[in-house]
Amino acid sequence: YPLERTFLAIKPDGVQRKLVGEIIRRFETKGFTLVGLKILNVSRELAEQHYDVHKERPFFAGLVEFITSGPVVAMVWEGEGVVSSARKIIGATNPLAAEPGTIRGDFGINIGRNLIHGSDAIETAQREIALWFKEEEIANWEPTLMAWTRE
Ligand code: YYY
Ligand code: MG
Repeated sequence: YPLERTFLAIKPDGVQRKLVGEIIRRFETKGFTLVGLKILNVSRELAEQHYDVHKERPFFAGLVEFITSGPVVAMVWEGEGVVSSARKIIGATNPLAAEPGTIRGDFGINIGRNLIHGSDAIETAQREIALWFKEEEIANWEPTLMAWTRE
């Protein structure tokens, strides 16, 4: 797999429930590299842009309400195949259907409180990273121990 980047965001329920460290740990120990990280209160404008594909859906208003209800931890992670791998680590959209061992499967019950967002494709990731992060907020670096996770 080529090196890719994905956008992940710990939603207000994950932050309020003190799951930030636990969630970050899962991607870090997997071997992915954290290149962007910040906590912020999300504006309505940013929330609506982020979830633009869902704007006609019945849950859109509630989703925007939820995502703007408290601080969010926004992150950019890098690694081989990180976009699809992160989606697997996160688990199915509905936490009740998500496999145990996934973040949503381990910590959630309700689809409207599913803890974390992850980009669904490489192109989506590029759009979302550009939406949430400025160029200078991304740290370009390669872990010195990379040889132990990459051939
Ligand atoms: O990418 P993912 O977060 O797994 O799901 P999406 O289908 O993109 O929906 C985005 C977001 O919307 C989801 O994480 C919860 C919420 N949502 C909802 O509240 N009710 C639904 N029936 C579908 C999605
Ligand atoms: Mg999605």
